[in-house]
Amino acid sequence: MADAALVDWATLETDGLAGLHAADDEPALRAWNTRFFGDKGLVKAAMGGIAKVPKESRAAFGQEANRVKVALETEYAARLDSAREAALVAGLTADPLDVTLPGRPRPRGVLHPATQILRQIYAICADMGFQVYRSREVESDEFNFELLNMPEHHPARDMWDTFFTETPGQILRTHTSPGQIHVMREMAPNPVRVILPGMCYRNEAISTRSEIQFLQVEGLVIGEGVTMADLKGTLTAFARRMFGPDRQVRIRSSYFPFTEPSIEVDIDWPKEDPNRDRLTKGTGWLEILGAGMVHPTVLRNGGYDPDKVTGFAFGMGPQRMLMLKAAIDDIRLFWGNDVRFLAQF
Ligand code: FA5
Repeated sequence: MADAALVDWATLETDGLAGLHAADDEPALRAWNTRFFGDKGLVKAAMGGIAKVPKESRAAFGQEANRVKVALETEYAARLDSAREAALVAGLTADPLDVTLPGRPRPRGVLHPATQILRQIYAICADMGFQVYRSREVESDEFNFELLNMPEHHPARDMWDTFFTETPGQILRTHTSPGQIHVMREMAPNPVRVILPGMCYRNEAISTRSEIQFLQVEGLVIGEGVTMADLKGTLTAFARRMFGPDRQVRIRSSYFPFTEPSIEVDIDWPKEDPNRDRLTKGTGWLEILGAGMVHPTVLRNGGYDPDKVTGFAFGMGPQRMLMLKAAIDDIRLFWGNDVRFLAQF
């Protein structure tokens, strides 16, 4: 095929097909394609021969040219497909993969039980018109104690065994109550209805009911004419939604320096649970929160006039609540990171 213009189409076709059948992998086929269909390829050169064809034969020349081009292109595409498939099969044979084996199931993750109970609390509180407010975990002594009516050396500070930081006056908050002051100072003199969730830290003995790091959700409501009856109503409605109508709620009088009067709320532990005595110290009740009417001094520290507004506050333990709901007998399971425990929720 020195002079392609002189080659007739039938010879080009025979040569082309022979070349295609000799090429047995993709690179060889691509090289063939360049040789026949490239810019300087044989097909193009053969088409150039049309100038030398007598006018009356040109239509027949064109038809023959098209037939051969289509035949070669079709065969090229088919050979390319089978070369690719052969390469794939060769690869799989070299590195066998049993596609009939069942796949390995990927376990589906779940939200941590602490996150789940927090979300339930948010949902119930949102229905009652509370907004969620975030507050810091490293607090000043001033916010954690002083502004909550516990000046230095106040004996009530002993209720919260404190972790100190290396910076004087900076501590890990022992409860979410300092958030009350942050909210008040931001909101005064407007009414408030918020919850403040977050982690708290206490340097105390770890037991089945107490951790050194645990969650609390603080609640704070301030406005004109807010009363103890509103507090009791709110907490009872909350407990009914959280634990169901069959659980009993017990309200006891208590003491916190930042509320007056102060109460604590207990829920009865299911009678059929054999761990009941151990977990409730024989009482049958588990404390889930502390609460009360915001002390006038605290209202004043927050920027409110206690002669004009009143308020109530509560601080609850979400983990203790989930312990009750799901009969979990050891609070240490929460941060123990045992997937067998976590996956049950
Ligand atoms: C307080 O911390 C008060 N700040 C609560 C409060 C807020 C009272 C607003 C009045 C007004 P107490 O120490 O009782 O109170 O803790 C409140 C709740 O947090 C407890 O009922 C309990 O559910 C949970 N809690 C307390 N300590 C731990 C702990 N070590 N581990 C797990 N949960 C705890």
